[in-house]
Amino acid sequence: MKIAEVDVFQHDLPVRGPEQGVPYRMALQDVWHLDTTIVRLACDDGTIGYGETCPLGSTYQPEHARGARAALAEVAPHLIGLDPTALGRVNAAMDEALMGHRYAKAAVDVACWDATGKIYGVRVCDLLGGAVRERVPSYHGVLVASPEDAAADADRRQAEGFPRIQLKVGGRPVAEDVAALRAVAAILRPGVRLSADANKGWTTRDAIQVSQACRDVAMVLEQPCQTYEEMASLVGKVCHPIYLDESATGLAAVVTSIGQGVADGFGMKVSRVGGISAMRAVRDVCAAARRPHTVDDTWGGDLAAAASLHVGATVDPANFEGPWIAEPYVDGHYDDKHGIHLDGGWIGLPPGPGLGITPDESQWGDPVMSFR
Ligand code: 0XW
Ligand code: MG
Repeated sequence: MKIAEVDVFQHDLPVRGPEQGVPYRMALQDVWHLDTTIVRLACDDGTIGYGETCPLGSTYQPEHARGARAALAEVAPHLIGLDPTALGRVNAAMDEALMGHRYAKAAVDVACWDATGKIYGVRVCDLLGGAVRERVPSYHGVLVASPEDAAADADRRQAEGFPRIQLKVGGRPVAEDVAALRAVAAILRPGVRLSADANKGWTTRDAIQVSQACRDVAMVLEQPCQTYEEMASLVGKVCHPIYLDESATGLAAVVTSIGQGVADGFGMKVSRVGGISAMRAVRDVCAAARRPHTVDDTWGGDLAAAASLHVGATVDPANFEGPWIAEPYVDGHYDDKHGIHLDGGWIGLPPGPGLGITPDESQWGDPVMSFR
């Protein structure tokens, strides 16, 4: 089995906000339009594997859409002739061709997992040790908003069935964050968990002030500050567990933050750590250290969502904080029949082998790069 062709597609994902003319608002950025990259591996036996990477703009993390495609141009020629099921060798070949750029390499890694599942006739989750359940709980991100609007959105989403609420905070006076957190906490239903996600937007002063002001609110502080060092300095000064997200840049960062007693949990992105192969290792380290975590991605369509979902379905429910998917903000699906969609705050696994997604490639136009 060999990779015979690599095609790279570019696809625009205009953000379809909850209401017209409303961006995806976080502490440090308003997101109106995203640019995703899809990798298609064609094997010599006709098997096709797909992967996707969709940076959340150019300032959420040190990654951007055109950078992903530039990185793929570096590694793709070295994939031709490799066995897609030999994932260690594929990742080694990419690292030998290009240092770093995990977010780009992730699309190749995911495409290899997709192809491998199709070759063996099993789902990716089954290759990862098996799904512990066929439907997994997601979570809803309430965007930066007034206390009234935040509470109304959180209430509506809990009524839909979401078992976890992430409230976006930051980028404004901390008093407004405190008011919004208190408004959401006041309508939180029994058993529903709350994360205050500042997306790097708070200083250590802000994080300490908000945590102290909300000491009676059961929540976690997700990526409160910009740097790992800032968040490490919060230990012992805040009243809430600290979850790393943007700073959890790879397996080593996860291990270090656990070992140093900084991370109580994680918001994880499959592409940020390099794909499903790396996310599997993070899953297992978090299981051993009993650190709850999400399995998300920054954004993307059905392929990015499916990669998160397949890993998420294998996570012990006691350690799982959900796969967030961008579906509510994306027009349509790559696969109208088995596309990944939210159903009452939960997500069901698609039935097919590999990722279970059979995309309509015509949506993406012609490849922007092809390698044979
Ligand atoms: C909520 N997300 C998973 C979606 C956006 O990519 C941001 C991210 C987060 O938790 O920071
Ligand atoms: Mg986050």
